[in-house]
Amino acid sequence: MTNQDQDFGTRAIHAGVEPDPTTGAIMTPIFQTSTYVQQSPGVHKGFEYSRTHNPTRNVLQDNLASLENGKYCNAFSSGMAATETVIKSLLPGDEVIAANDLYGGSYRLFTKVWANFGIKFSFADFSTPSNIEPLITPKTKLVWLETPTNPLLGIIDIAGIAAICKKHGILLVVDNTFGTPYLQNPLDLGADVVMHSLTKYLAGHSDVVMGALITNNADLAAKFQYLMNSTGNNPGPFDSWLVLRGIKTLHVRMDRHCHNGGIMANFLNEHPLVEKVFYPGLAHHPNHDVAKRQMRGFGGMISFILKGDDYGQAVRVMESFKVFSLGESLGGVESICTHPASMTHASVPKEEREKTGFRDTLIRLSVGIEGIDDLVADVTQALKA
Ligand code: P1T
Repeated sequence: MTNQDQDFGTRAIHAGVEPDPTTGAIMTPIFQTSTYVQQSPGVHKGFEYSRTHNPTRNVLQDNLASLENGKYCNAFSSGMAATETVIKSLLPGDEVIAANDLYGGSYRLFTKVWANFGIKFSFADFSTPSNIEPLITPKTKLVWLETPTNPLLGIIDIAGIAAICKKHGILLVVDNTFGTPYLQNPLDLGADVVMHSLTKYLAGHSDVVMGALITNNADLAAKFQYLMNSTGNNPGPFDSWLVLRGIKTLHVRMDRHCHNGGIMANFLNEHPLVEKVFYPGLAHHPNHDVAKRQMRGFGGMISFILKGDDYGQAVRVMESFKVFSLGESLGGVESICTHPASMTHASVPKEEREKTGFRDTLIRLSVGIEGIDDLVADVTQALKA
């Protein structure tokens, strides 16, 4: 069932999902199988081998396509596997323009892995769409961005970038991990492909690593499926099932993430020890108007810098949290505090990080769905430290 007229919450729970025809089980079974019995060579029920297709994964893919208003979805073993599949569809000599504020693992994959295979990457500040134009050459095949960005919570005008890409015949890929399909739909704004780290808000419970690509372009979807089947970066059935289960509460969780995120951002913004808060919902955010236009809420990710910019002090604050856990990742029901410079973005050289205003003292919060008073009290006591 994928009725696009239905409410997001209805699709989150039902799109692609049917009761199991053999038993009536309401929950999609975990088809934990590597292969499928054939009646005669080539005569089968549509499944041959689980690297190629798996029924549990298929249901998840149909569900995700519906949530992103796309026709096709391919799921992968991680967000990075999804990302590298897009890059693998290019050829040596092709050029990619990427936003200069993005997940450190994406930067590493581009500059340290795929650059060795003759694909050229250049980076720009995408906060003003026209900034990408000087970098476009006849070899530019792809533009890559995420919005909100990781870790500076920058907002990029997807429709503005898409218009430039269309004019030059360049594909636009948007990593919608921080945004989620509940808060924004990049395909509706002109993007050709949406990428997700399903590990984060979509799975939502910090218990699985997975990724996905969603598109309306049949040729691209076929290419992604071909590359996945050829190179084997597919997800397992149990992981697919975990994400499918997580998505059933995405809309409810995101409402609470947005609510808690907004209160926390305002609290930090008024705190005497805090120098700067990065959150798209704050009126002083440089692209607050773009965020209001292209998003349905501002999410639960916040970064901030303390007054005095003292590294030791920032470390003491991060060590002092009691409800927030210190570590990598985001988007789970539990609150997490991350030190991007030493964790998620350690592979981005310090000089590159600092060009975007990303300092070693930056603290990133993934505000979970616990009681907001307890979260504010936790930040209050940690800042006192
Ligand atoms: O971890 P994986 O599922 O492979 O997804 C990679 C990825 C891609 N895009 C964005 C915007 C991401 O934030 C990530 C992973 N990020 C973290 C682990 C983190 O803590 O920022």
